Amino acid sequence: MMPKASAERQVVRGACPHDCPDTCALENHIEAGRLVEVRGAADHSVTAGVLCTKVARYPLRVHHPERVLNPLRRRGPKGARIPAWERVSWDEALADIAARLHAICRDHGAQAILPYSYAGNMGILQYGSMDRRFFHALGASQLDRTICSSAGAAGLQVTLGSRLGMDIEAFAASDLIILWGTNPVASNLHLWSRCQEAKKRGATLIAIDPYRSLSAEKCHEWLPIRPGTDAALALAMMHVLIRDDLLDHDYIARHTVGFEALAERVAGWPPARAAEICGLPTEAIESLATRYGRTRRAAIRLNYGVQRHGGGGMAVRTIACLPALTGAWRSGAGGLLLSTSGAYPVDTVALERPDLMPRDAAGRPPRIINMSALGDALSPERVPASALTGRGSDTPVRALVVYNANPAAVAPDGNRVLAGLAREDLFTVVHEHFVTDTARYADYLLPATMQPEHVDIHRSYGHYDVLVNHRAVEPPGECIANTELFRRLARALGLDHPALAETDEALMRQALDFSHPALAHTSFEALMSRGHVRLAYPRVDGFIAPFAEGGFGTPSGRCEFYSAALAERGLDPLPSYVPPHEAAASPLAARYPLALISPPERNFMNSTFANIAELARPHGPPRLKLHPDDARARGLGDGAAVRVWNGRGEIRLTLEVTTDTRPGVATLLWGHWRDAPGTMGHVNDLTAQALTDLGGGATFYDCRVEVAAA
Ligand SMILES: Nc1nc2c(c(=O)[nH]1)N[C@H]1C(S)=C(S)[C@@H](COP(=O)(O)OP(=O)(O)OC[C@H]3O[C@@H](n4cnc5c(=O)[nH]c(N)nc54)[C@H](O)[C@@H]3O)O[C@H]1N2
Ligand SMILES: Nc1nc2c(c(=O)[nH]1)N[C@H]1C(S)=C(S)[C@@H](COP(=O)(O)OP(=O)(O)OC[C@H]3O[C@@H](n4cnc5c(=O)[nH]c(N)nc54)[C@H](O)[C@@H]3O)O[C@H]1N2
Ligand code: SF4
Ligand SMILES: [Mo]
Repeated sequence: MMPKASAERQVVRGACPHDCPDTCALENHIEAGRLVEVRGAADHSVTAGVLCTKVARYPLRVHHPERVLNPLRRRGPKGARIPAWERVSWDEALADIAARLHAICRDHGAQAILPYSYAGNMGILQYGSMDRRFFHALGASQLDRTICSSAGAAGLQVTLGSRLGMDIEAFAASDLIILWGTNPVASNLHLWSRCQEAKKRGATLIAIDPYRSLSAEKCHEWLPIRPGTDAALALAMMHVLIRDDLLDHDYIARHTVGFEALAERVAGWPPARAAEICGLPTEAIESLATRYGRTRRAAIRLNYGVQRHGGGGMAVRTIACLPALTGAWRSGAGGLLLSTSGAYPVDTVALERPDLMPRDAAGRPPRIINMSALGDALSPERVPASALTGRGSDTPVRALVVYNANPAAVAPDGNRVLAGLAREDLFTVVHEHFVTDTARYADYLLPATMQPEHVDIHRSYGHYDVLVNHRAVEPPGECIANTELFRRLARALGLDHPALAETDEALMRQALDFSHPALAHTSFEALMSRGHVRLAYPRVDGFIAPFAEGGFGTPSGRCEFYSAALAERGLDPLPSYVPPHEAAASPLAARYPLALISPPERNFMNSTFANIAELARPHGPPRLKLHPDDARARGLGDGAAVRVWNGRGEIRLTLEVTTDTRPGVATLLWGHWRDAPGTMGHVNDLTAQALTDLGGGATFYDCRVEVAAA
């Protein structure tokens, strides 16, 4: 904890819990036991004293008048716009929930219970520790958490063998920065500030994005690529690099496998071929590749926009080959960054205790349900094979326990999700801060603590630091942390394994392996008192540079242009282009000619913050953005009331005609709740449950629609 700032004001160290690559170090300012201000820590180099608009105004969220402060039982119909609740005591709520879950276990088996959680809170404890232990001990279905990053993670695993990448600080020293499917002004502010430093030094910034995002408009060049075609672009870039010998032969010889096979593959990808697929000029591809090949300190900030398509895993695997061809990894200020989450020696076995899971006669643990197919998983008759990861029982889900997530607003194929949530025979428990779109369907809505009110340890997926979140204030009302909820539920259900009673302090000590080389230079105590520590990884010029000397985590220990592991699984062992499920060339495109993408709004964090009026107001109501050519072809003008539909759903809202979105692409910024002003329906009523080629990920941006006047 930090010293008292003054007699009245105390400053307590925290960490931002939101699903953001920046994982900022916070200073919570407390007066008379109340959070009055949140500042970015100045002594944490990544945060550098700066926060985004959302968290800089965090007291608005913590003290929001609509915050849920007590356990509530639903009284009216499920999904009512204004739900009716009855306040109950924790004891009563726990006893009733335990009785309901117990009856489901007895009548249908514990696999009929499904936990549904994601990254509303990214703390190692609050994201996944006591909750996993509880559901494991119960024998509930497991959840495959695929909604965000699993395709990209699988793609990186193939080529690099781990989720490691460039140091965020190194971007400031890069000479060429390619923002590939990412909008850091909105979603990665502290990387953007490094990009701006580089720009001031004379670096070139290029954005590859179907939409002229807040970041793309500040780059030197914007390449408005057709959604889901990035792999084709990368293959053509590799064609040029090899054709023109813009290669680091020494790096290739020492640290890669499969160069000959790669060269043969990309020989078939002249820029003209990619130009046709990507909807970009051939010269733009030539020039991008040449500049990339001629710049030693060339950085690619790859992000998740690229992998939310049917071929998303292969796209990441393909793009991740680029820096090994040119040897960009050698310099700290070159290489690629998608995620650093693989850097942390988190002891998940100790935290989650998979050993507590029961096994069936064949020795198999409970089935695994893919969260990106929640709509199908909630079918009343059976869980279809398409919603399962691997094989398992098809018995219907009869209880859903939601925490750290808002599936009614974030899961694809929203009409199917809502139909499932509305089932009278589904018992739903939601642990939340607010009456979200999902909470409206809850049988029990339970009050959760926010970041200043509980403890945690944080890793990051955008930098290499570990952070501590100390508790700064008493929880308001009857709010409890996720860890405490699952301790209480375990007790109520009579689950008496000692692992289910461990305190948060005990869990904190188990979270990280301090004997791992990345942490051996420090200790738990040092972390607690300093508030943050940087992991130890190889450095070049002061920046963490994980692959400067090779050291890839693949089976061969090299960057794998050729992957024997993919070949063994019967998949293409070489980088390739896998078209989107709903590609421009598919028969579906005749009926639904527009590709719809729905990246997040700047002032929201997924669907979090969308209910804070001060943050929502600047965005205004959601608007569908269409290129003037596409609007004209449909006789639509700016401000028209339109309907947007496909085979999955229909929504109504206002049109904005703008050259910020490329022809053939409709853009609808996302994060708004279902009852956003001026709209009927929600963008996720249009998105599909289809999964990615690798990693079983969600395909939010692989979605065709048609638009007409409402
Ligand atoms: N303010 C804010 N910050 C956030 C979030 C938020 O909701 N709000 N969400 C957080 C989360 S959960 C995540 S996963 C990260 C995501 O971080 P990013 O992946 O950086 O996400 P976005 O900012 O949406 O940027 C994705 C960009 O990809 C573009 N795009 C869409 N399809 C394609 C395509 O096929 N190819 C290419 N090249 N580009 C494409 C979109 O137009 C968008 O501009 O951000 C995190 N940070
Ligand atoms: N159309 C479209 N859909 C998308 C995306 C997109 O770009 N377009 N992006 C996708 C991506 S990248 C992601 S990651 C997912 C995000 O999906 P989610 O992880 O579901 O994210 P949020 O919508 O922020 O919901 C998190 C909820 O957790 C609650 N919460 C926060 N902290 C705690 C806590 O400590 N305890 C409990 N019990 N609750 C807490 C918050 O109040 C919030 O309601 O959405 C996906 N959906
Ligand atoms: S949301 Fe991101 S930028 Fe904002 S405070 Fe949290 S970690 Fe920092
Ligand atoms: Mo995400």
